[in-house]
Amino acid sequence: MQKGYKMQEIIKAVQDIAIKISEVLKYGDLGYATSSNATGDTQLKLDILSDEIIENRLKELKCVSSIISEEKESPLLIDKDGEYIIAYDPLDGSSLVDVNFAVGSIFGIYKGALDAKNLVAAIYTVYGPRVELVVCQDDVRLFRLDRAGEFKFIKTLELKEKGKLNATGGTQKGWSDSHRSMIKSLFDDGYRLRYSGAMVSDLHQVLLKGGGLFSYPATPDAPNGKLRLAFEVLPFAYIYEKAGGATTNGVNSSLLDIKIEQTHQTTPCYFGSKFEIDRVRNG
Ligand code: P6P
Repeated sequence: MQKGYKMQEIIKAVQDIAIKISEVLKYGDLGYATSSNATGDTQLKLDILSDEIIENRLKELKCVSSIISEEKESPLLIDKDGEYIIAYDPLDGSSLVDVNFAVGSIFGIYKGALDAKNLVAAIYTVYGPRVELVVCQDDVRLFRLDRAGEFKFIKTLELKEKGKLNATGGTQKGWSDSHRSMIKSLFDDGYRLRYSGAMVSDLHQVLLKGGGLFSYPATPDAPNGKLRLAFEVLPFAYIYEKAGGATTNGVNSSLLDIKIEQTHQTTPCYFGSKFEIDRVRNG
């Protein structure tokens, strides 16, 4: 009972965060800050403001031991008696805010040490024409913000055995021959290209449309991939596998097998329906 109550506190905090960030996106300053984050991305003022909104709200939770953010160099201690580490990307896809594309926030909730086997929930928000929230503990639930400022449950999300969408990340001239031919084989089978450059929105689309493949491989300009393990890749791997899909880094049978060695570690990543992940693994 206590555990459920604490998770409900975290979910409520993310709901409050989503409402606040969706507001600053509408009317905030789109300019760049003078700083960059731990992975060298130039920070938008909105990246920093979103991170502050999240930090301030999570600081209110006694159940959180520490927070890890894409926008913070190192973990921030919240409460030494807390049980949960929350690792998050405060504003994923923020480089698309200036063109008014959908962006979002991604949260991995770890009980105990920062390790995929300790993931007990994953949550993400999407700031688009509507504000949406996906909460995954055992199943994957979609919620939508209504006129009254409440998140209403819409439906449970599941991936089909095989989909139709192909979200192809990474600099194409840097793709390996095997990756290029795997991607081409899906297009030759009639898959549709769906890629915006915001991971959270692209993975939301594949999930809501029932399936397909999202890939961000290793390339010469990103030899360990670009997407961050602790607060982007593992939360979505947890969600996709709970939704009946599969994931891999091209070698492991699941992204959830990867050990977190550093806070801002990246990995090549593939998320999708089982048929497409089988295609990645077996060509
Ligand atoms: P590229 C956004 O900056 C991000 O971290 C992810 O949201 C997105 O999937 C990826 O980078 C896009 O990278 O190299 O395709 O522009």
